[in-house]
Amino acid sequence: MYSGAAAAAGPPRRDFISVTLGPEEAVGVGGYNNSKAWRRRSCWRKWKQLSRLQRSVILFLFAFLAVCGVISYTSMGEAWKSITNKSLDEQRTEQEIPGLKLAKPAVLPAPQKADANHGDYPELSLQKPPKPPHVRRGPSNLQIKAPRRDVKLQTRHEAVRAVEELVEADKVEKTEKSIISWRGAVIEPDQSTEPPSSKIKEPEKPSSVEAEDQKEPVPINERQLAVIQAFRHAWKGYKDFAWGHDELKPLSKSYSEWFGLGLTLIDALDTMWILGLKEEFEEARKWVANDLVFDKNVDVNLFESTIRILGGLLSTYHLSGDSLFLEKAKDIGNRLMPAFKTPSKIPYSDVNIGRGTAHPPRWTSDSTVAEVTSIQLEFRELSRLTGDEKFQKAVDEVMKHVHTLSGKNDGLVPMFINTNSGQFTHLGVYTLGARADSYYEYLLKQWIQGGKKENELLEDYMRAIEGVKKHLLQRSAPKKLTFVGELAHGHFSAKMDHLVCFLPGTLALGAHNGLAADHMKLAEALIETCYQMYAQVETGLSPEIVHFNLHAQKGHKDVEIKPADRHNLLRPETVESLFYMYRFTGDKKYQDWGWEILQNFNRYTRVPTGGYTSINNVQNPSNPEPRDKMESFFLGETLKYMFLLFSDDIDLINLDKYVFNTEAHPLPIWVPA
Ligand code: DMJ
Repeated sequence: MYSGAAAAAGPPRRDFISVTLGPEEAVGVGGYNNSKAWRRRSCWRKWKQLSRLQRSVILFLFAFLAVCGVISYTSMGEAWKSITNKSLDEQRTEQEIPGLKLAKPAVLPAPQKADANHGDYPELSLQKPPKPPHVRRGPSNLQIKAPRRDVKLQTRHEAVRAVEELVEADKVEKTEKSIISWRGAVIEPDQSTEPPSSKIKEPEKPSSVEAEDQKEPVPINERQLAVIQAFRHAWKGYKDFAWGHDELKPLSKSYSEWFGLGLTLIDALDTMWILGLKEEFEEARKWVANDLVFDKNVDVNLFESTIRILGGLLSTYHLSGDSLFLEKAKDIGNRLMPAFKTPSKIPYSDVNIGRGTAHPPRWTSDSTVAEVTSIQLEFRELSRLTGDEKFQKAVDEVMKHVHTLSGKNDGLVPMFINTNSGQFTHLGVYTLGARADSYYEYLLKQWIQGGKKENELLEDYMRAIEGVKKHLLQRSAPKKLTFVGELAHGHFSAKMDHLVCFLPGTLALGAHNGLAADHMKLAEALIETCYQMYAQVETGLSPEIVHFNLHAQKGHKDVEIKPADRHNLLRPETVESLFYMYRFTGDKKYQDWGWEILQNFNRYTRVPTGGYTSINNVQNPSNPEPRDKMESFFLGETLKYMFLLFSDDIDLINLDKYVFNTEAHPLPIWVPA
């Protein structure tokens, strides 16, 4: 402190701390002297003049200030470091993307994504549910762990419930609001059109099981919601008028019986599980537990009851982990075994599941080739689950036998096989449609199911596809659509069943599993054709069979339809293939095509009082002539594949872990990729 007054008053009192700098000391005699030596000397003199107490106090003060300085330096350092790092990051970004300067972090909350809520559609993203408990699937000797997806499917139920609440609220609002669509057009709620598909999130492949575990459940989108609504509507009809019976007759509000085993209900079980319809599932489960009885004097078709009932029960067991379904599967599996007691071991077509007897159809001792070679996935799985080899042995023997048979044409098989001789009959006719179709499908799928080790199956599959290319592929006019025709005694026919539309999906599945890349090219061409079988028809729905024009004719499209073939049975094959194509390519046009098909089912086959119906005339939009029957595969397959097609979640029935049987029931791959 500078104090001229204190200096004038004589030496300071000792008990004060005072540093007095007189003017003569600040300015040297003879002028300004600021040399270092002079300053050092002068300071030292002053220091010496201080009392001991003053010196101690000054020293203490210096020490105190030094400590404070160190402390504040440390805390400032941290803040400084982060500031320095941030600016380094910013600098780096600028170097990596020249010219791009990142905006400063927003202070306001980030705006909602455009697709978080499509106009007047409900908000569909859901809160992350609590982690569900691990669901054990069946007994411990099953070897295959419950797939991670199953755990997630549990949460889907909660997701659907939340979506439903939103939809309910949305419905009320929509009714009050004179029904304005998100596009601004006035529409009926049922005919609501699609959201822009480009906004739907791309799937993200989990890199590991752990990653999958941590993955957020993928929210259900509008198109999936439309499938849920369609399923509910179909289920309402079944429940109101056909509960516990095989098929709904939605117009006459009654039912038809085929085997008397609640076919629609069983076929639909795993669809309900996948769609997250918990209440419906529980209700159906109760029926299975209390009312499904196989001890009945009834003839059932071996193939149909295997793919729909045995397949449906097995897949539901895998998805739900509920042993009730495995018990029922064992029961029906055992009851079907008498079919294999034939001289050739090629099974009969029909079995009486109450009496334990089997027989061929009344008019022949032949069985259909597709039927005896498309029961393998289910029986093999039953053996694996029960540890009882007899099921697998019986069906493997059929495949081994067919592998060695003569009468094939470059891998293409005839349609019939005799249960006495074990030989093909009606030689010379080759198709990928009815009676042969799923033979080809199951060659590939058994090979996948068994971990890609059974080479004979693969050989037969590869040879058959070469046979298809050589004998059955043609191009139509005018659009040059690649299609699969038929060969009868050397004559090519440009006829293609809708059933053949399973083929693009199967080819794509093979390519996904490492088979020839040109299979994928063929799949792409064929799925386009299958789509055109819908798009070129007045109702936008495919007939059962089409004939392709081979030569361009004025006013003619590629697709011709004969009066006897104009019906549509709500079949799944095209939607099934669209699902595979979308899964493997990510090309959204496949989803868009499926969406068109769903809308046309809603337009022409939906019965207002509940259910959907097959129709007789796909060429007459003003009267498609309802047939009054809802096939069980509409719920078992068509709507399931629709739901999966519209999903962007590759883990919703992951195709590296599951293989679908020919009725769309997913069964585990024994050695998943
Ligand atoms: C279903 O039962 C199965 O998909 C079978 O393989 C063929 N027929 C129907 C569906 O069209």
